[in-house]
Amino acid sequence: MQFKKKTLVRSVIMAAGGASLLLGQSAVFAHGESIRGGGSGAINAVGAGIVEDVVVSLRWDARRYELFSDQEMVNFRLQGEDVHQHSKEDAYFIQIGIPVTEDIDLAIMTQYNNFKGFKDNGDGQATICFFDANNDGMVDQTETVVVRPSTQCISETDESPGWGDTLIMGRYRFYNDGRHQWAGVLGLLMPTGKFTNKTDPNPYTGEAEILGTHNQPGSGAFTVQTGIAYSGHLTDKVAMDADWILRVSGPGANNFRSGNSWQADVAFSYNHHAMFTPVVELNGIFFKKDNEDGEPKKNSGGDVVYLSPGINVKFTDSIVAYGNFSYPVYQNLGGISNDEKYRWSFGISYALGNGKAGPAHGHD
Ligand SMILES: [Ca+2]
Repeated sequence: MQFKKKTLVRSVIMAAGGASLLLGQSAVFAHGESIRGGGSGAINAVGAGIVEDVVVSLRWDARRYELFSDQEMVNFRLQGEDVHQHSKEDAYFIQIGIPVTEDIDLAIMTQYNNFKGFKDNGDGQATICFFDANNDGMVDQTETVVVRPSTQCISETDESPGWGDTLIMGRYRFYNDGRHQWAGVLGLLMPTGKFTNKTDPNPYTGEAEILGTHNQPGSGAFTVQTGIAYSGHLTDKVAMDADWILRVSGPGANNFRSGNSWQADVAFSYNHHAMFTPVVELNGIFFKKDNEDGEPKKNSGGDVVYLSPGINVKFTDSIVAYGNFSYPVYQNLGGISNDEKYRWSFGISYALGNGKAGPAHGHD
């Protein structure tokens, strides 16, 4: 991006404590749901079918967001709202499923994330541009009024790529009558991800600022997730997978703590022994507000329910590919937040040792 006046931004030194700088921030769900099914039944829902052989899976999740215009970003700043946004998230997952006993399996999953197309009206570069009335390259406590309500002041960053956090998750199937299976789920998301990405360099100072934790590939936090999962048959042809999972986040990088959340998924698949299996799911995710420095962030949290049609393709018993598309049929986000437009996923699972790549549904 370019500034018209070079003198605006000689330095990113900012006076701490300027009242106008202490604002709420918007957020999108950069670190959302992170455990997923994928196999002959559900694509998103976590079922209770325990893997029978080591299963290696690759998956791509893409999410796209509505964006505020640069003028809307300026207007938010005039209202005292610090808003940042990005347009795209792509996450690439590698997962290994390991059978431990007949009724217990373990999944280890890591991910590479890339968030793209950032705009910010409240980072140092934008703040100096908006507020620096005397053009000395810093904003001091007397400079509390926007003097330059220009879209040129919106700061842009191309991308924030890097490895994300790593999940270890176990399932214990405590009920299996041949038609219905129930499992308990317990997982720990560990802070293996990067959280030191920076903004694009300020074009005049060459300096970059660290991005907010919500826009980093990793969270810096330990997160526990626990819940219950179901797989079974409604009829001989129609299988159902479902989960209900609670996620509790610990403190992360830069005094940021993601809001706790719970997800609920239900998936119906038809004729899952055939080569092509249509799947339709409802996926709900319900977020409490994020916290920063112990304070809840007003422009965060919210509820989204997606309708997700998809298809599984079974090439052999041990190789299953899948794809789906998720549309948010209900979206109620807290404060100023970017609505999600849609998301999609593609994946492939490969079972070693001639095993089954997908979960068993109890009557095999
Ligand atoms: Ca100044």
